[in-house]
Amino acid sequence: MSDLKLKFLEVYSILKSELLNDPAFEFTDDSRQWVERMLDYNVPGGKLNRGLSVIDSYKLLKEGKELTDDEVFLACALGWCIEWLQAFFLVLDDIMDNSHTRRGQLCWYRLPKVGMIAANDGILLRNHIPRILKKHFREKPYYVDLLDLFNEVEFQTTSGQMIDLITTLVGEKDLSKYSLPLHRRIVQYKTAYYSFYLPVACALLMAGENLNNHVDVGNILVEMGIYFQVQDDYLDCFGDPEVIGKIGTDIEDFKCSWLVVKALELVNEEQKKLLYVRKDLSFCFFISAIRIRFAYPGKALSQENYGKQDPACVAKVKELYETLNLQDVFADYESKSYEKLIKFIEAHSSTAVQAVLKSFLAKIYQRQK
Ligand code: GPP
Ligand code: MG
Ligand code: MG
Ligand code: MG
Repeated sequence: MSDLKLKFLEVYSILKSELLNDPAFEFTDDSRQWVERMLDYNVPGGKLNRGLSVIDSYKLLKEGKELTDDEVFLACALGWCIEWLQAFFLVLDDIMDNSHTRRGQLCWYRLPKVGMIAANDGILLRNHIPRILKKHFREKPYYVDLLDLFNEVEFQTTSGQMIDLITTLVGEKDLSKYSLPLHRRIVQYKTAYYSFYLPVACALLMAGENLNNHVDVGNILVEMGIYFQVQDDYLDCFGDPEVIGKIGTDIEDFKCSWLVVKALELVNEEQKKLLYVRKDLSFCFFISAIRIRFAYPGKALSQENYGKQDPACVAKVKELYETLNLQDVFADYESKSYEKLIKFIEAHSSTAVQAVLKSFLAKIYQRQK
């Protein structure tokens, strides 16, 4: 493990112990044990890319100057605030998406003793962030900007999550309404701001910069975040659950995933029927399905496979994705996105900023998890 990661994990233990001794709450042994177990289960077990990026970015912005111990601690604490935010989102997202596993273990809400207590744990994780910020940043000139930044990004993410969820209602009626611009809007808000913009924005604030002077950097980070979520959509179906640590649910959940949007662009009429039948046509379809049922007893009543829990339906959708060569379509998207992003980055005037952005991109290009 790198020294930086070791240091980062050390700061986790400090922050956790401060939260477990928060004087604003009279902890009993039971409540302290619950919070400790909940934090250990949900906060530090991921790739930690978002959190570590704050320190990497801050270092690059300091252009090689040695950081003081205090600066390292503060950059780590901000990194952990993002990891806490991520834990809050994931605990709740897994409930909303009816997911099974996360980071190679059962989703928190799936543990028999947890269940819907997880909903409150999610809120508690979210409430830990302002407590960490208050303890360590209250005296800093950028404290108000930090609070505002976390609030803004949380609002953007929650709004993105809302579109992700309500879009499935549209899709269930008419899947052909799923499009690339709609997908882009969802993933920009639900993923890009908190995963890419936020770590760099934190580092910039710590370095005494004003975020309004870095609109161009923000735009590149949002583009990178969109690319990152397309990878997530791809891995949901084609990734190895052992490697990504989670079992995909996008097909079952009727999600407006990049894969189904691409499939809809490529299908012929016959193949489209494998995915869905428009609801205003479904009565006619229902009648003809009944006819088929009488003529061929044992045949499935409906051909629709998208958005169904039945593993046989999911397998049909995956089979169609393979027939349409979506793996190759994705590989092409991935290399084109990379080239486009590198071009944007190299057009930036500051080499320090270029270095920050390139190190981000290198971490995610062709990722398998
Ligand atoms: C990723 O979606 C987006 C989030 C985790 C943000 C959730 C926001 C909330 C306000 C709860 P995803 O469902 O594709 O992620 P994963 O594949 O990791 O489940
Ligand atoms: Mg999910
Ligand atoms: Mg989700
Ligand atoms: Mg996903």
